Parts: sequence; C-alpha cells; structure tokens
Amino acid sequence: MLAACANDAKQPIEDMAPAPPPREAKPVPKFDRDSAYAYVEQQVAFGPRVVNSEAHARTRKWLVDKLESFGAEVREQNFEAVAFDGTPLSATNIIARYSPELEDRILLSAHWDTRPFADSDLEDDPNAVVNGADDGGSGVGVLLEVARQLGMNKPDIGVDIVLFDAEDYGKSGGGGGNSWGLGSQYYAKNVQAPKPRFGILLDMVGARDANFAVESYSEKYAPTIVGKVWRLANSMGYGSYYVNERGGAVIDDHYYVNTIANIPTIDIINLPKDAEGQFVDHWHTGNDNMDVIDKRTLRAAGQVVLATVFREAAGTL
Ligand code: AHN
Ligand code: ZN
Repeated sequence: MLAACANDAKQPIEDMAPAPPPREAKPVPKFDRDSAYAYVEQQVAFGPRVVNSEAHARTRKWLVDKLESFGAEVREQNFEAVAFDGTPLSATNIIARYSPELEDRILLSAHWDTRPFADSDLEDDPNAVVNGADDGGSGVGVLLEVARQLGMNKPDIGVDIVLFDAEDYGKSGGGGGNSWGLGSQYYAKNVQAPKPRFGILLDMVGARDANFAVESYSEKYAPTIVGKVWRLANSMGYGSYYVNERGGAVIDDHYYVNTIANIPTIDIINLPKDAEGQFVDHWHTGNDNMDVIDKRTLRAAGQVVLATVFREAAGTL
C-alpha cells in the first residue's frame, strides 16, 4: 500500500484513475432457521418430488410462487432428458434472479428433485420411499430463506438462485456415466450472460452435527472460494460444521457447473467421518425424513451463504 502510494506520487495527477466510490458495507441479514425448517417441512409434505410425478409438479409451482413472492425474477428452464434406465424425464430447473441488471453475480444452487428409489445398501425395506428431507429438501429450504432475506435486503451484487431438477435419477452404484445431475448439465450447457463469477451448491445441509468436509472437486476447481467460505464460517463460530478436513469427490451438480460452464463452484455437503458409506446413513433410505433435520445445521448453511454474498458484495470476503 505504501509502496503503491510512493509510485503513484511520481505520476502527474491527471493520469491517475479516479478512486472508486467507497462501497458502504451493508449488514448481513439474520437467517431465520425456523423459516428454513418450515420450507423443508412443506416440501416433504408434498410427498417425494420424483420427476414426472404429481407431487413434483405441485412442488414446482409452489417453488416458483414462493420465489416470486420474495421479489425474484423467476424463469422455469424446461428440458427433456432420458434417465439411465430409459425413462423419459420432463424436468425443470428453476432460476430466480436478484438484481438482474448487475453484471457481477453469484450462483447459489441446490437440487429440488428426490430419488425415485431407496436403493441404499442400508435399506432393507423394498417398499421404502425417499422423502428427501435432507437430500433435496434441506438445500432448497435454506435457499428459500436466503431468497426471502434477499427480497428484504439487496446486496450490491447480483444473485442467481438455481434449483436444479433431475439430479437424483442416476444409476445406482458406480459406472453411471453422466446419469446424475441432468438438470445441472442442461443449465451448464445453456448458461446465459451475465454468467455468475462463482457458485455455491448446497446438498444435504440439514442433518444434526453435519460434517462439511471439503469435497474434492470443490478443492480442485474452486480452491479460492473454498478458502474464503471455510475461513468465514470458522470466524462466524460454525467451525464444528465447516471442518478443515478433506472429503471425497462427489459427482454432484457442481461438477457439471465447474466442468461445462467453467464457473468455479463449491459443494457444501455433509460427508460424515463415521458413516458406513460416503454419505449420511439416511441417504437414499426411507429414513430421510423430518426426524433427521436439525435447525442449527440449516442455519449454519444459510447464515454462511448470506454472509458470503454480503461480504463479497462489500469487497470484504
Ligand atoms: C453419486 O453418487 C455419483 N452422486 C451423488 C450425488 C447426490 C445424490 N447427491 C445427493 N444425492
Ligand atoms: Zn440423492
């Protein structure tokens, strides 16, 4: 800083660029965890949000209405896809924009569909259905509350909230090719200008004592964002969630946003150390219901996302 001032002092004054107007830092709104919890509950009440189902269609309309009521400019990005098993899927990404006129933008995302079958090794009931409170419901519930806050307090940066469809219709086990994240693949191939500068994906952010270890593709494609967000979260007192541990690599929606759209995007995802598999034990089982949701975890996700947006807007992240 001092050295730069000394150099500038040698230049004639009329060559100096005008100082940018000081940006007043807007306070970070308070994330309401009860509100987020109610949004998760409402999704679960619709029933499993499996692509092509009635519950899925009703939830879609509810999500669009909610986001519009929170002051966003909402677009439904419809697309047709074919699932790994040949099922034709009519799906919809929901894109909600705040301050659409601004060039500098942040992407906040989660998937809103739920898994059509409970295929986890930990599920022995062949009739179990996945309610997707955590897997699907939690990320969307958090982003709806973030959207509500953005509707009341606009940061000096654009925000695109994108709810991806058809994330969870992938092939069980390994070797599914690109059968997961069909909505994010479509979004990434068709992303419109102005393209968000970076992104955050929320996936399974509702369970008690969630362990947000650093997912490996996030570290690979968006190390700067990982550093900023984990440092911020720890400074806010959420270090028990945002642990400084390396987690495995997950082919999740952020993988396609990173590799197809080239938007550096992190995945905040629960990667527990003591689970039997890579994810929480209720993952893709009949146990993924409201019983596993803890408001404190929803807040840890949502308050950090809100702080990230407002701090980045103020240039202090
Ligand atoms: C794979 O298992 C390849 N991806 C998991 C992504 C996912 C499913 N997230 C939630 N459900
Ligand atoms: Zn899933």
